[in-house]
Amino acid sequence: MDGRNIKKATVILVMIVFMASFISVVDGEEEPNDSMDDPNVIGEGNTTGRLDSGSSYSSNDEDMFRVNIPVNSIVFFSLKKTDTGSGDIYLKTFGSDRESIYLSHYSSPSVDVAGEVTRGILVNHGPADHFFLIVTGRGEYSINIKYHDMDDPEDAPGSEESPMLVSEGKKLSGKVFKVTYDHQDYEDVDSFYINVASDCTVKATVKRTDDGDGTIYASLNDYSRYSSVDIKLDEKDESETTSVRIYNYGGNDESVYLDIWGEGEYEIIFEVNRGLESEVFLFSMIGAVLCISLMTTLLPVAIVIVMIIVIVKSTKKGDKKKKIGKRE
Ligand SMILES: [Ca+2]
Ligand SMILES: [Ca+2]
Ligand SMILES: [Ca+2]
Repeated sequence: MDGRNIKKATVILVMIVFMASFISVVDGEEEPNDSMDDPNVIGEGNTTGRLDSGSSYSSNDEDMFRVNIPVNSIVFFSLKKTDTGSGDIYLKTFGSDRESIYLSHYSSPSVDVAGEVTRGILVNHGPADHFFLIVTGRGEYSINIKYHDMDDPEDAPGSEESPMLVSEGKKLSGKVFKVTYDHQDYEDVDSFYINVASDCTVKATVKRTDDGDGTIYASLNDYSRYSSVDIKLDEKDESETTSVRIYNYGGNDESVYLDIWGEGEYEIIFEVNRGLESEVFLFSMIGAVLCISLMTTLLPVAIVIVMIIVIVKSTKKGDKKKKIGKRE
């Protein structure tokens, strides 16, 4: 390598180092970012920021971050206070429609001690989207974003969304799973429901179709949910059935919910038995018991009555014969 090449290499190296330092600056927020029209767009990874000091209690600075949401994904997000000052830092979430959204926060929506973290999970069953993280208060912070693919975009929505309406006799398949990141668990729950408008028995059968190590749980309920575990499946091809009796006095639609959680793949089917076999059986049994008890009570009485009649009749016959004998 001659002197000119060494010079060239040195210049390139200096440029790389300079660019690298510039990139690390870009990892932090970039003012102005005070409105949803002018946010910092961030994706997976860490972003650092600072709320420029205003009064001793608060800051006029607001930092808005637009977070991209991939198609069918789970987004774990967190905000950590990184300075040792006394300022509180608040985190708010807004949807792509710029309306406030509540995403179950792991801890409080504000942090006031160095190292304290507030966390949340956003679940997206649809196409790619975005949401806003809005940071206010006073102090320095870092935001962390982590994406996870939704394992089963095709099956039922989770407990936070509306359950899926299914029709009687139709076989459906799905999968439930768990994801853990940074002290937060996302537990997939698949919720199905069926509507019935008359007295009936709703029967749900769940069959496990994968040979993984997890366990699949399910519960069937007409009004409350997660009240009990009706079904527990550990092995492939294992299947269990549970049923719930519906007394539909009003004749309006009653919903019966099937919730499935745990880990594994499954198939489900709903069956509805509208016959009143159980009632018919019950009433027949009551009738039979009444007949038997009546018969056992009345039979001796009937025998006594018959005996009395026979005795009375034979006594009368004897009297007649006596009278005839006297005349002769
Ligand atoms: Ca700022
Ligand atoms: Ca700002
Ligand atoms: Ca699922």
